[in-house]
Amino acid sequence: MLDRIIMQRIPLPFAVLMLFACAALAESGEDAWLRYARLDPHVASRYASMPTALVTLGHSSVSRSGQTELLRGIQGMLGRTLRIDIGAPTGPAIIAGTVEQVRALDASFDPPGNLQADGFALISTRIKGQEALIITGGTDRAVLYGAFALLRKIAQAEGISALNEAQVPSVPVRWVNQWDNLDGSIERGYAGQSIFFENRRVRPNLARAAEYARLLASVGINGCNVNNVNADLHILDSDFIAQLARIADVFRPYGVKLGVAVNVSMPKQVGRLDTFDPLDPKVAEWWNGKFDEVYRQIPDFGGVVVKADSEGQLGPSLYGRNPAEAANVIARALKPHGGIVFYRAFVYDHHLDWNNLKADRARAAYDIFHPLDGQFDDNVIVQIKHGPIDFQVREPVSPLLGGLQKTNEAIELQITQEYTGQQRHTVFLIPMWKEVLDFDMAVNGQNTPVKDIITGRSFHRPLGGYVGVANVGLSTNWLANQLALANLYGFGRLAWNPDLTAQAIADEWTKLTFGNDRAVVKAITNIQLGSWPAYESYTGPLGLQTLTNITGPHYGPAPESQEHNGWGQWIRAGHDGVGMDRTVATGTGFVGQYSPTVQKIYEPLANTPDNIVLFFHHVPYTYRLHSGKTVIQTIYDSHYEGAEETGEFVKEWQLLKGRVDDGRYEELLAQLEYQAGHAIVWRDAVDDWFHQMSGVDDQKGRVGRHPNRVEAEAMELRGYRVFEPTSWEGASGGKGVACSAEMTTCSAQTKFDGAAGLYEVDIEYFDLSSGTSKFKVLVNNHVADEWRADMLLPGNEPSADSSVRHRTKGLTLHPGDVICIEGTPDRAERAPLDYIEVLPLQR
Ligand code: GCW
Repeated sequence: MLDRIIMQRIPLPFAVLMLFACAALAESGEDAWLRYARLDPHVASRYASMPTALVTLGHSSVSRSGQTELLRGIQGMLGRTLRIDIGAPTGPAIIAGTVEQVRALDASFDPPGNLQADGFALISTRIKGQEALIITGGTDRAVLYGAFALLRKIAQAEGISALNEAQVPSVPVRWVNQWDNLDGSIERGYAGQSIFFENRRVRPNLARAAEYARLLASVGINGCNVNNVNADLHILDSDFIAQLARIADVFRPYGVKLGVAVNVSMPKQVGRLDTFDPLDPKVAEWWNGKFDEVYRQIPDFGGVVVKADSEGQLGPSLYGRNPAEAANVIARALKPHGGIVFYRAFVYDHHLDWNNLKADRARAAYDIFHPLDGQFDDNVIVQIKHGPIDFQVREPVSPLLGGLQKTNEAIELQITQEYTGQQRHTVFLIPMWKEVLDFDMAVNGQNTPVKDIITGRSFHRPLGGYVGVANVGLSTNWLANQLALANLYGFGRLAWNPDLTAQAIADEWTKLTFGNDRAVVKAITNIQLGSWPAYESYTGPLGLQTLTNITGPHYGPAPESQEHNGWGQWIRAGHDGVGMDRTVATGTGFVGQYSPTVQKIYEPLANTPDNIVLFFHHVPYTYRLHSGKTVIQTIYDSHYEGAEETGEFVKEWQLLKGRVDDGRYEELLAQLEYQAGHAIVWRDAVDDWFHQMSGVDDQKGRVGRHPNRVEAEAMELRGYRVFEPTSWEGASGGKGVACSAEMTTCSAQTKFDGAAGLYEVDIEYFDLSSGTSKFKVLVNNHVADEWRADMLLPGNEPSADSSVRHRTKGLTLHPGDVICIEGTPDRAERAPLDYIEVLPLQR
């Protein structure tokens, strides 16, 4: 009723505007970069002469997807409904069909470029004398890719009146992996439960899976392994194959092939054989039978990924066999059906001896796989993580990428941000991947950048490509951070064309996701491009790797956890120096796995770039880098700079208020504010740890000294008790306070002794998963702010993982005012506090 009254009073044009405003409010990120938001009328008018009829020549489900997409996109962006025509056009038309199909209409049709496989072309021409906008390619899937490309142009307000372009993907294999478990959880997934599985079954409703396939196809991704590489033994049980077929059914209309992860021990563990020895004929027979069964139900099944002899997974080593033998037995069973095996090179011993200075996890992949070059069948692809360790914030390129010349290779990149802030931090990874892809391995003294090796161009390999570990989940916007979706988008775009720049990808994604407002595009691109350098600076600069809690959730800072264990992510920090000596001369010899040209960069300390130096060399803290600064001062400065830069992202984002829809604005503001606070946790934990380890003071006097900070343990406490976190650097000053078990409310207070003025007060507290505590800030007994500790963070104890900053802005304080933090615990979460920091209000 009320709505009606309001509507009646508002003149119609305004009412329409309000409807649009409401639509803008509703954006959740679910449509990702396929929003097809209505273009401004003056921009839309540029497309006035575009044909209004659509002729789709193909009849497959993929062709139908292309047609639906064009209708939907044009309707959304231009408000026009295309007319569907059949057969030869009788007037201007958009014609979508393979080259062969278009030629059947007009034999003289001659598209540009060499349109093999997934390559497509967009051409403005005439067919049978009629004006035509042709979307064509070698296959129906290529035509679908062309449709998406055309829509992408319109969304970015690009001209389409005189098109004559062809695009061919750089590689045939452009896959994603999901690490989904059958119970619905996702290993290293940070965006909710699986879109494929729940309760050990394929979900009855696969609508999200179908939407995912659409997103993937829109950037040219053509395959998806749906389950965790730590593979469930039952993924290919007969009754499960029928369920997997339902996923294949929703992938098929988008040209996305289904794949699964298998465990090499299946023939024995679920197949009831007495062995899984890959050279035993019974085992070969078992795999043959299994894939016959799979292809009967899923005729276009793509293939499998294998993780073996790694992190507790069984493997061929049990029988003295090697990865090539394990891969080939499966590959031969797939071969008659056209399937492929991705065999992961992520094989290493996680019980290395820390005391052995020659032990080196980085060596493992090359040591194991290089001797097998030439022994893998043609439908095997060795899937190689981009660095020799494990998706760290910076690693050198894996030497194995240059170490196989007679083997198909795929590079594995991680879209899910396991070691890069788990999507609670914004980290745009494209610039990092670009550095890897452009790195020249100089194999045989030739120019052999990684991107050319994986295309197969360098060594004339028939297969090869990209695998991105995506781990999207049921979270409305797929990755739980609106900006993180740029990594999935960029992965697909780079796999298609690795020569695209990071800037171009960021611009393009932003326009599609947030619209063409220049200020918005500039600010978001700026944040994205600055985010990886900032993250590297406040986590692990100089090639130290991420310095995160590697025996725990891989999230917050915990430099100590790198050392003294078998995982081999060592930084070998002592009192005199830091870094791992991987040289041939005095170290582990890892450098020797590169070509002579690359060895010349990393073997001599003097040649090694600063940003990776500690990955290769152990040096004194006082060693002067190329920059002229000492190692230790660089560590200190870099952490301060990274944290500060992250604070700038918040300010930059705030300038967009009113320019992006309120829903996404507020969501991202909260994310960036959290990140800026957590960057300070990182800064302090790592700098304090190195300060203690090195005994060298910060020349700028910041480390260990925080003049505006009052530690909770130094406040006047009621009911709160002091505790020490498991890792001392996990709390400022090595201590925090937690409300005693018998108390229902606790407080910590301090007297303000600064000058009268306007301030902001940062309250650093710990948010555990075991409860939802409440906090209040009181000034002279008046409540100034209150909030709930309801974030979902890893870990269940107060630590750098769970440390969160709450900022209370605009407090007027006078000398002598009493600032009190009141904590109301909830169950096991005892409203833990770390410190408060009182800062002059930043305007
Ligand atoms: O990065 C590590 C992860 C594991 C993962 C493994 C892998 C699927 O911590 O969770 O297991 O890599 O890539 O196999």
